Amino acid sequence: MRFELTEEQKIVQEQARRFAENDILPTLEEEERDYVFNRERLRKMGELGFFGCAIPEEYGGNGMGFVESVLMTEQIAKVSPSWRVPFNMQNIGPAITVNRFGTEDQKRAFIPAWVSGEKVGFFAITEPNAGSDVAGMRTTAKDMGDHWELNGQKMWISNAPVADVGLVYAYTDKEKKYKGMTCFIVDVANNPNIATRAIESKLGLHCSPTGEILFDGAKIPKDAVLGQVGEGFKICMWMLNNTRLSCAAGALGVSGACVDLAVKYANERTQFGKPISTYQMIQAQIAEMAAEHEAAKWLVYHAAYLKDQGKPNQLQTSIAKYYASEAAVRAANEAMKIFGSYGFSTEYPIERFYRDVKSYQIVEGTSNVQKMIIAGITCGRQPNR
Ligand code: GRA
Repeated sequence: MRFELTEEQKIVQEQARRFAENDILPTLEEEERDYVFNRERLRKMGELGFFGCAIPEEYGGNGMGFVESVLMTEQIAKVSPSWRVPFNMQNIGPAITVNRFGTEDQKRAFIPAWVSGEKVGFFAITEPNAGSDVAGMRTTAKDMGDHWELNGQKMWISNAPVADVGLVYAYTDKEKKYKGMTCFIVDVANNPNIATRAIESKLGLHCSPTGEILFDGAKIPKDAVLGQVGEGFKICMWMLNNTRLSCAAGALGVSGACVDLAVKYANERTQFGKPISTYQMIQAQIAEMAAEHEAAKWLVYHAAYLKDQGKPNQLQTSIAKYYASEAAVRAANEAMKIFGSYGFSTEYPIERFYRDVKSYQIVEGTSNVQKMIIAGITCGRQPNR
């Protein structure tokens, strides 16, 4: 058993930390205020190799692994939870899924452009009436002989308003229930029958664009199918098991940020003649935040380690996602209390973390969905995959 990062992993972690502090933080507040998605920054992150951790070199990645990916994700989210999302969309989501299920032609055509940040990726599962219940989706893809025709509406899709190409899940045979779902690689930027609409009224994550995608008889080439027809649900579950880990790493970054900010403030802020960190009630808050952050850290790193070892990690991923998200929400809540009125002020980053952190209890499967998966595997009803 080893609980230490390698020298290379420490370098990668430090590189991500420096990038977040020097390249994202200085303009973050304005970008958050104005819902700005900085595409140049996305390209720069691609050039620096940030999106290639889980991708082999032949497709533009660096093949380092999931541990490196979560280390970088954590450091980015520690500064900006909004900028955690591109890690999921460029590196983990569509790219590794095409790498796992795609043909050689599909891998060459799509993966390098996602990893370099040239094409903005996305994956579209959720619909207005199908969030937790993936199999309840209504979007359909009809076989028209020489092409597929997509009809339906996707909702709450990360990157939708700025998307180029990504994965769309749709029913090719509704009768077969989840066995009739198929995954397609779809170029949404160049299709006259695909429209996107931005959602710019969100509690947080303002620099991470979210929106709807509408398919109105959109023609999709025959070779856009990823994997086999009818394999979509399985591909989707496989993909989510990986993207959830990215989300868990983001939550870990936020709880770390809240611990650091609260400790610094509690040591500096004086009340009744002493720093507030000398009072036991503040100490109890900080102790709980620090303990939960530490526990979340090892859950996230361990789930990533198992993935790199090629071992089943669905149970460990869902536990990490559930625990890290809930711990991060509690950390932001406690940090806000420690900061008092200054926490309530938009001049300090606490209120931004407090807003952004709520997303972790929702995206990539709600905390309740994670509990369903954890209980399903723990009670022996599902294998750990
Ligand atoms: O036993 P069987 O032959 O009937 O097969 C079942 C099961 O064994 C069947 O599918 C099989 N299966 C799998 N097969 C391969 C289940 N999991 C896997 C797997 N991993 N690999 C049906 O399974 P089921 O459990 O009966 O399905 P269900 O009850 O319909 O749904 C399960 C579940 C609730 C877990 C699923 O629907 C789910 O994961 N829901 C949550 C959806 C979610 O996470 N959405 C996230 C949206 S994307 C997003 O948030 C992007 C945010 C971007 C960002 O910020 O990162």
